[in-house]
Amino acid sequence: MLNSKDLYPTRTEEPVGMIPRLDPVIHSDEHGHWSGPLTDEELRGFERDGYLFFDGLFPPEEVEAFREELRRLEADPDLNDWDGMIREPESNEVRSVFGIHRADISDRFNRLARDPRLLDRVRQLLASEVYIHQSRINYKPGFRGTGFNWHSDFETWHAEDGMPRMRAVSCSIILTDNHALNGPLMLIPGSHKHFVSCVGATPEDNYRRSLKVQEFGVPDEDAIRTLARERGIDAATGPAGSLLIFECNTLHASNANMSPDPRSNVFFVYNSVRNRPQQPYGAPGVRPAFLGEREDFTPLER
Ligand code: 6CS
Ligand code: FE
Repeated sequence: MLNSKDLYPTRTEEPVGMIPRLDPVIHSDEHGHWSGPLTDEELRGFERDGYLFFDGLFPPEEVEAFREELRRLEADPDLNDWDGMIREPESNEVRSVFGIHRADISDRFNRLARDPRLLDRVRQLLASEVYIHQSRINYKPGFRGTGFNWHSDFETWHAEDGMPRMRAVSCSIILTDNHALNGPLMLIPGSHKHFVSCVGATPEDNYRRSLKVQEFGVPDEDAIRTLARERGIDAATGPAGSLLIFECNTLHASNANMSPDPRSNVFFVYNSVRNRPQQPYGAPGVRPAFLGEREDFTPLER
C-alpha cells in the first residue's frame, strides 16, 4: 500500500524545523460541521488552545467504580507478562496498561470508551464516525511515578503508526485528583497549530523503550521554548472525574510525581474512520496493535 503524501516529515537526519499545521482543528465533512454538546465558546476555546477541560464531569460514584477497575487491572495476573503492561524504568511499579478499551480486557472501560459524554463531543470535533486508535491507563504512582518528556502524540502516531492527518483527539478522564504537586499533564496552548518536526531516525522496536522514556520524537528545546513563550504552559489540574480533551498535536509533558498521591488517568484516543493508519511515515516497522489499531475501524456506537 502506497502512503499518501507525507505532509509532516519527521524523524529525519537533517532538521526540518517547525511547519504550519495543514489540517483544520474543528473538522467538517461534505455536510459541514457536526452538531453536538460543545457550545460555540467551547469550540472557540478548542480551536485556540488545542484542549478543553471539563471539571468534575463524571460523578464520584462513577469515578470510584473506575478506580476499582484500575486497581483490578493493575493486579490482574493475566496481564502481568503482557507487552501492553509497561512498568516504570527504575522501579517495578506499573506505569501504563494499554488496550483497556478492549472488551476482553475491561468491560467497564469498553463501555466508558463508548459513553456519549465522550463520543458526542469527539464526533462533533472530528466531524466523523470514530474508532479507538489506542487506549491506556497511566498510573503515575506516588513517590515513584516518573514523568513524560515533551511531545506531540500525532508526531509519534504519524511517524510510527502511519496516521496520515491530524484528525484525532485524546479524552483523558482524571481518576485521582490531579493537583500541582503530583505531576499533572502540562500543555502548551496553541502549540497544536504548528507541527514540530523531530530529528533522529526511529530505532527498531522503539516502543520497547519509548513507553518508559521517550527519546525519539522529542522536539528540540528551542521550539518548545518559542511556543511556551508565546502562550505559556497550562497544567490540567482538577478533581477526579474531570475530563480533558486534547488535540492529537498539542504539545504536552508531565513531571515526576514526588508526592504521596497517585496521578492516575485513563486515556482513549479517538481517530476518524477517514484517517486510517497507513505505513509508518518515519519508522522501520509498524507497532503492535495495542499501540495503534490497524484492522478494526468499525465506528464506535453508544
Ligand atoms: O507512543 C505512544 O503512542 C504514547 N506515547 C506518549 C508519550 N503519549 C501518547 C501515547 O500514549
Ligand atoms: Fe502523549
